[in-house]
Amino acid sequence: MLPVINTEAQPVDLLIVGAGFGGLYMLHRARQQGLSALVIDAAGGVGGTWYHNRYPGARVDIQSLEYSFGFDEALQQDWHWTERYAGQPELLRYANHVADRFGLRSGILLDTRLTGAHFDEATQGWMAFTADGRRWQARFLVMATGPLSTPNQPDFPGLSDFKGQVLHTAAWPHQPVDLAGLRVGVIGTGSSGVQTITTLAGEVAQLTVFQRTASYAVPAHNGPLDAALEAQVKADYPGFRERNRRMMGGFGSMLPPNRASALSVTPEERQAIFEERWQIGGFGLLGSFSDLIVNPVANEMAAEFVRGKIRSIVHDPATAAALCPSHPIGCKRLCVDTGYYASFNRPNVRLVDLQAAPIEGFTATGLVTGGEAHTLDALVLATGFDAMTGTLLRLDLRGRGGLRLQDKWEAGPINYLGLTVAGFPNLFNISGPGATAAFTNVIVAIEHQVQWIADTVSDLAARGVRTIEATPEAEADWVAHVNAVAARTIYLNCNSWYLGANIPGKPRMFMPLFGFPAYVARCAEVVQQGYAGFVLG
Ligand code: N01
Repeated sequence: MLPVINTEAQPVDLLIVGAGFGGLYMLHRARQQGLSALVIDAAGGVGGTWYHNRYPGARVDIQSLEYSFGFDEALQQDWHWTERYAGQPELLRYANHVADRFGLRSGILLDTRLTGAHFDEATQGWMAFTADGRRWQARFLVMATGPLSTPNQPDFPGLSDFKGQVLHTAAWPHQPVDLAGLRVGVIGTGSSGVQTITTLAGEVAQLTVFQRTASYAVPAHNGPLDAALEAQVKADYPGFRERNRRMMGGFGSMLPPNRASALSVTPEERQAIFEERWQIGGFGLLGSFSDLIVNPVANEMAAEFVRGKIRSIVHDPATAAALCPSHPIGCKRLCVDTGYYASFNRPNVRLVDLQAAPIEGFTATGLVTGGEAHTLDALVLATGFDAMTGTLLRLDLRGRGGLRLQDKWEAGPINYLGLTVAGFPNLFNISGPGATAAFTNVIVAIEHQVQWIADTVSDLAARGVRTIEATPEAEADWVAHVNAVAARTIYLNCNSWYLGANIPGKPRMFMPLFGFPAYVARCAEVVQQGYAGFVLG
């Protein structure tokens, strides 16, 4: 039986929503600083993303030596990853290990769904409500709900007519799902789809992939973790973490240094450098030249390199052509794969190009595209997430004067520093819009934001300050800054979830900030300037 830590009479300093990596570390850090804190999560276990995303082949796309907590030397020395890129079960074990190792479970209430939270002028704090009818009072509300936590369930007319099994990658059942020997369809070819397709291709009788937009995928070259590399990193893990924190995305310090411009070398040199990165594997391809994400000409060279790989891997020219993306590479998040394109050489795998043959409807036994009926036993929706805002906007969050977040964000998720929202005092958002999480090794991004929040809360308490609230002016400047950074890149040139473009009717606003080190510097500067852009009450 968990102790009920909080009552209306005994407010906690921090009510943290979400028991993923953000919520776990927020709880630990708050306790280390002598703050009282409680985590609530609707899920039945800790781990957030890695609790819910149990689809076949779910695996991290940043090397595990990097995608792991660096705040505790003993933790990073003791933990051993078995693979270069850990799979979902191992990542979930890691989250549980962190919860146990730091004694966090006594501060976590699972199966407890937040329905809303209102800022209370009388107490200058938050009153939160959970689905079980309980109320929770807190000085600060920390939303660690994750940027990719509300699955996107497109409104496919007639889907309910289909009598086979329908699964969503982001809400995969906890019981084993046996698709062996079945005819399976997958809609969606982003990171989740690419991993699901690659894994199912070798298991099911027939796999039909319904692709609306082709994806760029680079090889992970996954395998058992190299013991020599592990020893080398562990010999100076703090130094390794520090070098990664200075990288644009908070990872990748092991890669060869970037070259300045893809246009400054001969075609042969360029090809050799792309090839070197392809052989190393992972996101590093995009960092081979510093101008790939800012110069469309340089970007097209990298894009064409990958298209060349697709054409060399996929035997059927028509399938290869349909698998070649036309948008700039990196504009939608790059996929890191373990044999995705080669899956289409298997006789049991077929690609259906929804651009040429759109979905026309569903029947009891499958779906129809471009006049052709596809008979299926099961359908997997790998259709992604209502990213960054979906979870927050499904809650009844109300700031000063009853201001609803839905109204505040009607035209898009305006915010300050990716951490706060004007009109919502003492509310902090981890990995939210306006922050760098989407472009960063998310654990590195989480560690930075958690430390900033905990330090700020402690600092305000020491100063006798009760509330911190962004000003509308600071918020407007910040949103303009995030968009100005994006405008210098190729990120506005496709329909990505970064822009909210994957959800019909969602306001189109570029949400994540690119450039982790500059973001860290700005957050520190704000504090040094006496919390510039905030009103302290
Ligand atoms: O979602 P996505 P995801 N009809 O939005 C298609 C992280 N992640 O879950 O591109 C037909 O990328 C949609 O088509 P289109 C990572 O940050 C990480 O795959 O909109 N198709 C697209 O192909 C990633 O970026 C890992 O035209 C429809 C797909 O569904 C983020 O999560 C693993 C459709 C959705 O792709 C999201 O990835 C998994 C419709 N109505 C996820 N609606 C790793 O660490 C959508 N689609 C490896």
